[in-house]
Amino acid sequence: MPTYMEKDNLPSVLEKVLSSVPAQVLVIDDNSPDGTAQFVEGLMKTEPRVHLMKRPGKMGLGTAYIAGFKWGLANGFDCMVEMDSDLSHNPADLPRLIGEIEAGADLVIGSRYIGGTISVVGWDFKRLLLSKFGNIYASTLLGMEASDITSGYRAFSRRALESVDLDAVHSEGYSFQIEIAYLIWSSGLKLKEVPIIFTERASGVSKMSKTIIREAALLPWRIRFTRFKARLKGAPQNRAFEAKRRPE
Ligand SMILES: Nc1nc2c(ncn2[C@@H]2O[C@H](COP(=O)(O)OP(=O)(O)O)[C@@H](O)[C@H]2O)c(=O)[nH]1
Ligand SMILES: [Mg+2]
Repeated sequence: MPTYMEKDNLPSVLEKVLSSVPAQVLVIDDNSPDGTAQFVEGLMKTEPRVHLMKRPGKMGLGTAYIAGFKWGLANGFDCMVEMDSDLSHNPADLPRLIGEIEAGADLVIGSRYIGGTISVVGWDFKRLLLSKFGNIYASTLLGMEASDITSGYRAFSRRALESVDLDAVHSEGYSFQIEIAYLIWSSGLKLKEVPIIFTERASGVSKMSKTIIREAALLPWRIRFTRFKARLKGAPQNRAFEAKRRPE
């Protein structure tokens, strides 16, 4: 669970997560000036299922997740979940996401847009349009037929994270969600989408910025360019891309 300035949300989200599933939680905090890490350190005195990774400064969501996944792999976890710490992702959905991993999926995406619906509470039209357009834009350019490849509520199998070269993931910000989904999907692993309802945060502020949007807008083109170069060199074609696989 990545955090930047989430002191007001973290007590509630941690309590709900810990009571929803028999899981351990790693909080990755980027030296939030509001004392988010200090709250976690206090909780850790009585709650052995909570762990903290402190980084020296705000380094982006993508790099926080990479650090978290490496920690999870090194500590022997079979399933890892990423979720926002601002209560936009409902901890009550955790058993469904994890259940799909137990049933054999490698990446389970909590989707806001399954079957043409929009399950988002509290966004204005501009933010909704950005998210919907971003999804259509990225999935069309990459040939993926997933409904929500920018969603940040997901479960991964150990196999999925082992199959990806985590050191080669470029994205610092939210484009990480697109990049890692593409890498897992294109290596032929099993993708599954489950419906979720996303509720905009009640406390604190979003860290979405123009730089983050720009990075995400360029990512599909960077992937296409890398793929094109590989094709010129005669590398075997990406079988998932060729087959236009859909998530179930
Ligand atoms: N560690 C870390 N967490 C971040 C960073 N940027 C965002 N987050 C966390 O990532 C989650 C999603 O961010 P948020 O700003 O709510 O994005 P939004 O929901 O798309 O508006 C929240 O839990 C944030 O605290 C960052 O640079 N570092
Ligand atoms: Mg948020």
